[in-house]
Amino acid sequence: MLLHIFALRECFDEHDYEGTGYIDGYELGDLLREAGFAPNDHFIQEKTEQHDQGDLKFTFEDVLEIVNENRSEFSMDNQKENLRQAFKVFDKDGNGYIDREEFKSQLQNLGEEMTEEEIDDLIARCDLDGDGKVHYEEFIKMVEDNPGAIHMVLNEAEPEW
Ligand SMILES: [Ca+2]
Ligand SMILES: [Ca+2]
Repeated sequence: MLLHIFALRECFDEHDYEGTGYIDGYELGDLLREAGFAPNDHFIQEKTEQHDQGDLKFTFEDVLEIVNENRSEFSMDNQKENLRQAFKVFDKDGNGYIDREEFKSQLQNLGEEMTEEEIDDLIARCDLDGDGKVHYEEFIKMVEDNPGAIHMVLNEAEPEW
């Protein structure tokens, strides 16, 4: 958790490059994701609305408070569980790995328009042992290395959070 706070501070300062002491509401989601958290759009919208006092500015303390209040959701265990759910969504036939067809159809479900080459490329990047399939560990690794991917797969797997 402490490491996350450091990451959060760093990302906050990057967003607040002018040193004003606050970020704009629309930056909250990106900030949390860059700091290694995995909130979905619904969560961000809720927090933004709760926080809205007209100006929609978040100080670092505001962001920290949101993180602290949602410790359980932000914990790695919970994130792992969410990722496990997401993996299940991709692994449609439940045989423990994602093959090319499953990858392709799920990306289409998520509204990701990708060419055949892009899909091949994505699989190649995930497929660390080169057997042409994406196993759970490979999936986790891919998602952890790509904050944007966490966001994408978790939004689908955990619509209510
Ligand atoms: Ca499968
Ligand atoms: Ca593999």
